[in-house]
Amino acid sequence: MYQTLAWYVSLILMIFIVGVFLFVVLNTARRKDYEPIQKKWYRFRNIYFVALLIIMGTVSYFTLSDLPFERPVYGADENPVIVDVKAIQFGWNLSQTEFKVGEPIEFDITSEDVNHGFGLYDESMTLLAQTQAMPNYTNTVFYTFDKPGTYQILCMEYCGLAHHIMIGEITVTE
Ligand SMILES: [Cu+2]
Repeated sequence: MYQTLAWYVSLILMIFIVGVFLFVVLNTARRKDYEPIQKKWYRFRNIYFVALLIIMGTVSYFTLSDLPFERPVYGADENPVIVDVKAIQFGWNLSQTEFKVGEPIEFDITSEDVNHGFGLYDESMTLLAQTQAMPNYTNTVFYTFDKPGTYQILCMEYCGLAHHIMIGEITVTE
């Protein structure tokens, strides 16, 4: 479905580009005074710049003020389960792999060798959370499972010949 949509969008854009090209070719013979055109479009450029500044400034203010997005706010006596995750060619070492539904978890992720990608997937292969697993550095991901089941950790960064078998498993129960 996306393939068909992409094809139609590309086709429309191609026709648009051809249209612009033909317009330019057909109008090159006509001579016009340069100064009024320049004035008009310089004014347009100024308005465009100010409008962009206001729009982007507003959007940035409201979206960036919540950073970092994944850091949840826990209640006073609610502490996350801390899980140490070590990526290594070609597997995952987790200090704990069995969790309960609703239990807040903090994954502290690092790598023993090269860069890997920590990708947490549910049973329908939907990506739930992800970050880089880097040597000599710890990245933190917070996640709370809301359904029991078997979850997978897949490597999301090509890290060598057996990258595709780099799969970890997590079990979540009620
Ligand atoms: Cu890897």
